[in-house]
Amino acid sequence: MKNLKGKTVFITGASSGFGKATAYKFAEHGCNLILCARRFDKLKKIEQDIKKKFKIKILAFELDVRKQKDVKNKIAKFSTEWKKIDILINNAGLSRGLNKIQDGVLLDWEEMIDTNVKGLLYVSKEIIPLMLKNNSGHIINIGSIAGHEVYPAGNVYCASKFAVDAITKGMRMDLIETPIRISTVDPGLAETEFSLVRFRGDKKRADSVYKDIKPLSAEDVAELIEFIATRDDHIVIAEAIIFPQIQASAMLVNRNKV
Ligand code: NDP
Ligand code: 8X3
Repeated sequence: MKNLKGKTVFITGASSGFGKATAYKFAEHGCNLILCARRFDKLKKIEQDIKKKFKIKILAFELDVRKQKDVKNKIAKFSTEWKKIDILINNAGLSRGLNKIQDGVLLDWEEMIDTNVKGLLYVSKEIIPLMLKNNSGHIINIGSIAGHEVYPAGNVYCASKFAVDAITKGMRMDLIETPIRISTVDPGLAETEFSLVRFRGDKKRADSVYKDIKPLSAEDVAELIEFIATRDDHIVIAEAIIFPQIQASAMLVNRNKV
């Protein structure tokens, strides 16, 4: 098992959900953290709380991964110390709406593609050269079961996660001659702010997604990310699908059992 103490982990979308839980998980290992998201107030609170609990360094900054120039400029300004990134968790992502394709909202499509696909690429484009320079690194992309199976009205969100799956596989092929490892974690139903964001703050609708079932928690997913990151250097967990027990596929969820 790999000892992660003193390693630097860059997590996108760390203000909530999987990103936040993963930040705490790596802090337990004594990793130093680079955390970004758009809601800097939330990020700042997380930074302060983690610093109270663990003796690690944190670089937290506001970033919208859709803004390519900001991604490039902000990462370019990292000090030499912070440019030695051992693990990148490409987690920032969202879903907007659950509409049939004929009722699709153009801005929702663009937001999902810009965040889940282009944002992931923009960040990776800046970090991969740093990892190549260091001759080491591990990129863990957060995909989804939606990147393996399309479901009704999932259309563009699913397409964005199929793209993450393709990019992950492409990264692994293109970097095969380097020591950089590429993994993807692909969760099913997990209770985070995901549905609240998908349904634009409609809490009743968001809560109904998890009603009468025991979904995954953000911590469950963070534990899987931790497992993948702590494998020895010669091991790559290439892809890991994680479901709650009541789920068998994107569409098959047993809602009769709590
Ligand atoms: P949350 O909504 O709880 O967290 C999403 C995180 O992404 C937030 O920190 C948010 O921060 C950040 N984010 C969104 N857009 C941007 C942006 N443009 N720039 C920077 N950060 C951004 O949801 P989850 O934790 O569930 O989602 C994390 C990832 O997991 C996503 O990629 C999602 O698609 C995926 N996923 C989720 C599943 C689920 O059921 N929950 C299942 C499978 C995959 P902020 O708003 O502050 O910018
Ligand atoms: C999130 C899981 O099934 O809502 O990626 O698309 S799902």
